[in-house]
Amino acid sequence: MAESDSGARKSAAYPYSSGGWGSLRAVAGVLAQEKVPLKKSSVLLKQNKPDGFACVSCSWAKPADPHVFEFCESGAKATAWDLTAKRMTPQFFELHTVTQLCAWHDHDLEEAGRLTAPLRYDADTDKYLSVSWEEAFEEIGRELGALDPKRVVFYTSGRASLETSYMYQLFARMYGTNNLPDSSNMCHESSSVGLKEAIGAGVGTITLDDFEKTDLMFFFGQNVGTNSPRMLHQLQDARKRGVPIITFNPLREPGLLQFVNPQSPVEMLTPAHTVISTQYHQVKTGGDTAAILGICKAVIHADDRAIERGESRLLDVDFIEQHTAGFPAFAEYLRAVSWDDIERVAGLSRGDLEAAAEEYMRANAVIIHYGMGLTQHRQGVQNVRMLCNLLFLRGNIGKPGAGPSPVRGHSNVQGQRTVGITEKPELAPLDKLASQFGFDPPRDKGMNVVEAFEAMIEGKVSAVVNLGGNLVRSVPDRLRIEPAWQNLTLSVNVATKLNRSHLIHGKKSYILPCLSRIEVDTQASGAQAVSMEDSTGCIHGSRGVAEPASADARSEPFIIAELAKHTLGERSTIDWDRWRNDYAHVRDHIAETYPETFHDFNARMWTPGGFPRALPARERKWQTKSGKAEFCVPESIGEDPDMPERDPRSLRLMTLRSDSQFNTTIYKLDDRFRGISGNRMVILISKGDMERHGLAKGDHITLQTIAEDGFERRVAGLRIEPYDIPAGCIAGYYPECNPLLPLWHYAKESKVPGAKSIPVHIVEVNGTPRDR
Ligand SMILES: Nc1nc2c(c(=O)[nH]1)N[C@H]1C(S)=C(S)[C@@H](COP(=O)(O)OP(=O)(O)OC[C@H]3O[C@@H](n4cnc5c(=O)[nH]c(N)nc54)[C@H](O)[C@@H]3O)O[C@H]1N2
Ligand SMILES: Nc1nc2c(c(=O)[nH]1)N[C@H]1C(S)=C(S)[C@@H](COP(=O)(O)OP(=O)(O)OC[C@H]3O[C@@H](n4cnc5c(=O)[nH]c(N)nc54)[C@H](O)[C@@H]3O)O[C@H]1N2
Ligand SMILES: [Mo]
Repeated sequence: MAESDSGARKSAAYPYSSGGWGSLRAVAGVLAQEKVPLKKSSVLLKQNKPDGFACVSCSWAKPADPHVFEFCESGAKATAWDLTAKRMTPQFFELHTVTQLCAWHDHDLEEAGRLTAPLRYDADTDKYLSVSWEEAFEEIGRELGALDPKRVVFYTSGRASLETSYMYQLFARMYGTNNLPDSSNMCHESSSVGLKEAIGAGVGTITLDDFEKTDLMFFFGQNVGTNSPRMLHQLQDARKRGVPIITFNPLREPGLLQFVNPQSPVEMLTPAHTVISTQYHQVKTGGDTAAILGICKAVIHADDRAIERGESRLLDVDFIEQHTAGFPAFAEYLRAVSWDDIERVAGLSRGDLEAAAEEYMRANAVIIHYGMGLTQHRQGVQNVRMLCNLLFLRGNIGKPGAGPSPVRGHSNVQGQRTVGITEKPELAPLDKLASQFGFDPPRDKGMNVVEAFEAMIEGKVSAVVNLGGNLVRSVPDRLRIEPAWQNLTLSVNVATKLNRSHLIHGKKSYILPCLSRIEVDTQASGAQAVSMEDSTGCIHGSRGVAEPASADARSEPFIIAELAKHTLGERSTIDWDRWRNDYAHVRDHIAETYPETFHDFNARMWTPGGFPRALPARERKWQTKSGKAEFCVPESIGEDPDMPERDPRSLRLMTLRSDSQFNTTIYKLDDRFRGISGNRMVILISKGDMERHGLAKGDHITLQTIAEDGFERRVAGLRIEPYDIPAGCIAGYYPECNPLLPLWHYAKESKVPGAKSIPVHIVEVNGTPRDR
């Protein structure tokens, strides 16, 4: 399993490495596809620069001294997608009924261009027709005013700025609800819950500096080349220092194997590339708890031996004594758990896990990066707790070069929580908001994404306000939730582009076109800037540079201020106009609510590299129940309770992203890294499983979810692609496979849907039913 350990090595050019010419070609392709004029493509030079805009793609950190091209293939595509010369004007909507548009492919809906003017659904003609902003705000305000706030849901996709998000949560709470679900409910909520329990803060503790001080990095279930490619810069620098990287991932992901840096002329001109992963362990899907326990068991075993022999200890005994709770029980568990069980569930040998443990014990400072491969499981929270256990054994937190690194998705998803987007009242500073703004915030728990859709199916939700997002595509059980969504009294969509959730609309429905943050945002007081928090907890300013897509689009803060004004009227003490005219006032209020992190916000927002949020765990201060970092004894070794392990026909489906998509936004039907083109309806499966199931490359299958709740969940027309993936595990694309994911198949503590572990059967091959 181990790769060559040398930092850079020469070999035949590998067609699917991350970065390199392939990626430049891919960027040029998207710029051309979107007809982005050359002048506009120079906008890319301002991407992730201290005086420019924060990329609208992923949330990876923005360095203080950026590269000339501080963007990646994904970010450039996301930028081109927003800068597109194509427009969806009211005239377009006059020509097409909603029923007609429903027949369009999701890709084509967004590809048709930017929304230019506010629209209201007209039932008589079945069309979205132009409406004035004033009329739209008045009508929505009146509609919301007539509804029970507890039946209204305010969703946020993770892109909106800190300013917008702070205004949005205040609006919802003044209106009377904590129903503030966000994209993190389907994403890193397992981290928010698990890290909070373990270290007293629901976020990672590392910053970019730590990359320079680390001795070893792990990657669990995160696909850096596709989903956070700018991070490859730091990884490559670390590899050049000889820092090993150990990856746990069921798929052999080309983007985790090797990297070609488009900014290094030498690497671009010669077929040299850097090996990313020095050990690559193809853990079985859902086998991470077992794998991590195996590493921990090997460490404890080595430490027990060191005690016997009077050698120096392998555990950080001082850290464990001073800073942690629960170690004895965890150590007992490790001594008792059997290697057979670990090997069976992880799908890895004892030798593999001991090899990882050896490397771990040699390193003084270790970072663990992880992503959806860990969080989107029934055991997602437990997986995160196990990572913390592993770090605690050798004091790998709160010291340079060490700590947990949940690699976040959307560009401001972490920041939104920091400024109050949460359905959990205990996570929002409600007393502070009450005194600051003179109102009585609701104290009851609101609904997260899964709960909102459970309630919607039961007819208990009347309206949804969507600040971005495409929920009918991104949530589980699409076929069950679409009819419920259509029964809504009202759906309001603040969006840049048309998507399926606007077409499967409520009885009354509005589309409110907003500026992208790449664009210049001018308000009464002049040009505005906004801010975000990146994955490493650093907060940055962002200023748009491109010309707005339409003179009739409005900024998100503007739209939220107007919605709040028209809905709340006299009930609100906030001077929304003042906030809308100058976002610096919003920042002053954020600073007042959260002084530890945001003091002098307006002055500090342009700090190169961002300013760090307040984070006690970085200083080894633990805001947990016990006041210590908490070890956790696992409830089980990690089996998915919904997975019929002993049924030889069952397969475990993970749903993934390609480099040509951003979540539900599909740029192209290709997956350059995995070597798939022109089709996303594919299933990656091992050759052994193909044989076992009598399948050939190119066969088309129908998958059905294994569940006994009376619903038949099927997806047909999936093409078989042989791939290097463990037996019993298969992979398909998100969102195409979402009809297979049951709404109740989620991590119990965080309610993150188990999108990486859906139990399925093959029920048809090339149109012929299979016996089951
Ligand atoms: N280009 C691009 N960039 C994006 C996005 C995008 O759609 N496109 N989306 C953004 C968002 S919102 C997010 S949350 C992030 C997501 O970024 P990631 O966290 O990387 O998420 P995924 O692409 O879903 O895939 C996760 C990886 O986990 C592996 N995996 C699956 N199951 C398991 C398992 O049981 N164990 C282990 N160890 N690994 C497993 C898969 O093989 C895959 O490599 O990316 C963000 N960046
Ligand atoms: N099966 C499966 N399901 C999953 C996942 C998975 O891995 N597998 N991943 C989950 C994850 S990690 C996430 S984060 C969710 C994402 O779920 P969502 O938040 O619902 O989806 P997105 O695709 O990010 O939202 C895209 C839409 O946002 C709008 N938009 C884009 N930019 C802007 C902007 O600047 N402002 C506004 N107001 N709107 C904008 C556009 O109209 C676009 O169509 O999906 C989840 N669902
Ligand atoms: Mo995400």
